[in-house]
Amino acid sequence: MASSLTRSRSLIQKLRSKLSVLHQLNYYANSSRNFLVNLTFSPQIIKNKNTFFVSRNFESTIAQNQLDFVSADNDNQDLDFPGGKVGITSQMRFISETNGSRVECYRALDDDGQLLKESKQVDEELAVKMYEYMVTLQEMDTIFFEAQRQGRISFYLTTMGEEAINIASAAALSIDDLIFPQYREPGLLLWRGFTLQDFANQCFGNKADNGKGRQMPIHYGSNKLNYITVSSTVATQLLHAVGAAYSLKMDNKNACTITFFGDGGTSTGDFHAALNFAAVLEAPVIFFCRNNGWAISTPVSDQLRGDGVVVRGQAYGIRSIRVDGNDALAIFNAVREARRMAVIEKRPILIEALTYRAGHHSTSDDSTKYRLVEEIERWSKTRGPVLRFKKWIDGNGWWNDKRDSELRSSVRKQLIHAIQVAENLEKPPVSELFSDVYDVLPPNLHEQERSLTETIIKHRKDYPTNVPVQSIT
Ligand SMILES: Cc1ncc(C[n+]2csc(CCOP(=O)(O)OP(=O)(O)O)c2C)c(N)n1
Repeated sequence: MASSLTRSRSLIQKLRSKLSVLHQLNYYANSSRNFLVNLTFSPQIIKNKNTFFVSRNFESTIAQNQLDFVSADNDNQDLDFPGGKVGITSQMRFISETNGSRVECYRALDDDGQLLKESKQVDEELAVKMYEYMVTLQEMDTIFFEAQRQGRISFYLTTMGEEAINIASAAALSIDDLIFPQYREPGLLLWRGFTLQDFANQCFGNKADNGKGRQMPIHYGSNKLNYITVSSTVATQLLHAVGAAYSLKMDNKNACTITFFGDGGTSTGDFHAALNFAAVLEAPVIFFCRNNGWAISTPVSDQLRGDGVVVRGQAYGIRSIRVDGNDALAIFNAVREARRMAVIEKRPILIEALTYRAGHHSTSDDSTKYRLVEEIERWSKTRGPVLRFKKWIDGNGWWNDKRDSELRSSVRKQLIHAIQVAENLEKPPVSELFSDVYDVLPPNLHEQERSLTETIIKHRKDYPTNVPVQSIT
C-alpha cells in the first residue's frame, strides 16, 4: 500500500515537473492573487474539473529577474515567499509616500526653442514635416471650431496647446502600432494619412464617413490607419490597448499599442485595471497621459499636482517618464525610446506629458467661467508648443515667416473646400441606423425601422431632405 502510494506520488511529481506546472496547480487552486506568479512559467496549464487546458503564455522577461533578485549585502538573510525572495531587517521603517524630490521633466528644447545640451534631434526633413502637420492641426481646429459656431456641425473639440503631443508622438511610431485615442488626438490620424476631407466627412456625418454618420463629430476611426475609433467614455480605451498589446505579443508582432488619456482619466478604475494588467502581462503598450491641467472644469487634483501619474506607473512596476508636453522634440525622443522598449523588451511604458489645454474643453464648454483669461493667454501666446518648435526650425534656417503664411493660407483653403464638399454630400440612408449589429434584424428593430421610415415619409418637411429614406414592407 505504502509503496503504491509512493509510486503514485512520484509519478504525479514527475508529471508535474515535466509540465512545469507545480506552482500553477497550487496557485490556481488557491487565489487569484497568484495570477501574477503564474505568468512567470510556461506553458500554462489550467486545471478544470475534468480537463487540462493549455493556454498560450510566455516566459516572463522581467518579473522572474525581479523575483530572484536579493540584495547582495544581506548575508543571505532573505525570506523565500511565494511572491519571490526578499531581504529582512530588524528596523521598523515605513516606506515614505514620496521620494523626497519631485520627478524631473525631460526637455530637449528650452522656452526659446534652443536645443539643450546633448539633446537628440531630428533631421531637417522630419522637423519641417512635423511643423507643417502641427500647423495643419491648428488650422483644422480653428476652422472646424468656427463651423460649429456657425451651426454647420453639432459639436467640436480642439487640441489647442497639445499639438506637439499629437504630432511628435505620431512621428515616433510605426504605422503597425495601434492607436487607442481618447478624443484629443486627431493629429495622429492626420499624420497617418486621414485627409482633411475625411475629417470633414466625419464631422458632417455624411455617407463618406467611416462611421456612417452614427457618431457625434470628432469620433474618428480608421481600420486602415490602425486608429481605433474614439469613444467618449473616458479611459475605457486603456483596457482595450492592453488587450490588443497582449495579442500583438502572442503573435510575436514587431509592434506595440499606444493609448492616450487626460489627467482626469487617471481617476477612473479603468486606469488602474489597465496598468495592473499591462504590468502583469508585460504587454507592449505605451500609456500616454496628457496632463493638461484640467478635466473640463476640474483642475488637476492635488495628487496629480505632485508626482501622481508617474509614481503610479512606478507603483505598478511600469517604467515611466515625465516629459514637457510643449516640447515636440522631447516628445518625439521619449515616444521613440518608449516604443523601442515596448516592442523589443516586451514591457509597458508610461509617459506623462505636462501641458496645458489652451482651448475650451469642447464647444459645449466656456472655460473662462472657471479659469482666468490671463492664464489661458499666457499659455497659448507665449508657451505654446508650435511656436517653440518654430523658433527651433527658424533658428536652424529650415523655415521662415513667408513659408509659414503660405502654408497657413493653403491649408485654410483646403479646409474650406473640404467643408463645402462634406456639407453637400448626402447623409447615409436611414436604414444604416439599423445595420451592422445583427446578422438578421430582430423583429423589434425591424418594427422600429418601419415605424421611423413611415413617420419620415409622412412628415417629409420636418426632416432633413438629404437623408435617403426607402419605404419598407
Ligand atoms: C466614464 C466617463 N465619465 C465622465 C465622462 C464625462 N467627461 C467627458 S470628458 C471629461 C473630462 C476628462 O478630462 P481629462 O481626462 O483630463 O481629458 P481632457 O479633456 O482634459 O483632455 C469628463 C469627466 C465621460 N465621458 N466618461
